[in-house]
Amino acid sequence: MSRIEIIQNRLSRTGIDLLVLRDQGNIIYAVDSEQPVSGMLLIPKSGEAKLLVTPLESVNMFSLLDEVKVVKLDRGEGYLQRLLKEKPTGLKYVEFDTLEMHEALRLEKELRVLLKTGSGIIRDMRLVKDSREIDKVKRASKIASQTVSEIISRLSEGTTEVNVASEYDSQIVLKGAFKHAFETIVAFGENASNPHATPSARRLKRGDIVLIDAGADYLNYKSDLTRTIVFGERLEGSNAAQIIEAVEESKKVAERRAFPGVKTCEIDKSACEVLEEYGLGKYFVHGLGHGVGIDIHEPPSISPSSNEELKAGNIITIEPGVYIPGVGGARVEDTYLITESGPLKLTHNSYK
Ligand SMILES: [Mn+2]
Repeated sequence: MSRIEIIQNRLSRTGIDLLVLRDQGNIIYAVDSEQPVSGMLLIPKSGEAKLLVTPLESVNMFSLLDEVKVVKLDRGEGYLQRLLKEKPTGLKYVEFDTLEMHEALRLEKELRVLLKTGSGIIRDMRLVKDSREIDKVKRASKIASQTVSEIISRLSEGTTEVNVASEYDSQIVLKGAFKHAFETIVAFGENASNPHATPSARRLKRGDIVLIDAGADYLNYKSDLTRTIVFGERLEGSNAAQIIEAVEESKKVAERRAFPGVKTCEIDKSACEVLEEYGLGKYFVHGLGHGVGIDIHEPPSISPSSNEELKAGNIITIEPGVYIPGVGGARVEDTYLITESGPLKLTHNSYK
């Protein structure tokens, strides 16, 4: 059964006459595409699904999709305008994945239907990955981790953050990725204290912390990993060595808890407790992890406020970090498939 057919079965069961997708990740998932696809996808509970695309995008898409009718907008025509023409008849209840309030108010009047936005149907399906999706994340993970390992082994004194980041970005494309999964982060020394550092012209010195947070996009599926090392010798007992050790230990403890049925907030808490024992709890300023798939950040969230339970088939990151303003920071991150027998690390590292 195709994805569209699976979705249509769900629509029939839940009494939804039409599902409208605007989020690019949801569209890619529904049409099961290995190419980038965007536009507005109309999935009726039965009959033909239609992808509305702008004239600009249509060139690439006609050939890609067998199961979906591609409808080209007229120049200057809006998606919602065209939706009114292309909708099936007899609609009573329509769900959107995302819709602006002002659009919702207007559409409800024009369509004379009951309308809901924030539909969770596709979100729920995307939470549990099938074997083809897992294979793509594995490949994206392999490309990213191999490249990061190679780059770390070739680091040389005097190189810049921006040099290292651009080397990573070009290497992954040569290994078969479309591109990076997000802006590659390379931070040396004190710059590692910014969790979202942008690569700069800062030069590498001996004894610097080197933090690399990088991912790859392979056929629309992403990977995410972070490595923190000390360039040159890692002095036992130095500040940098201590915070890296604390972060690595908190990650290990969290990994041991990452089983199906465990609440994700509990996993976050287990990592926090380790950092607190080291007196570093106050420097852990973000959630422990996130789902990865078509989007680099997708459900489930692994954070103190998350009430979700892990399920077999989830793909998540575990990424504790410590950021000491003006001094430095450390984050260690891997991407995992959650299986019945626990987490399977997809981003292997072949170095220490
Ligand atoms: Mn991440």
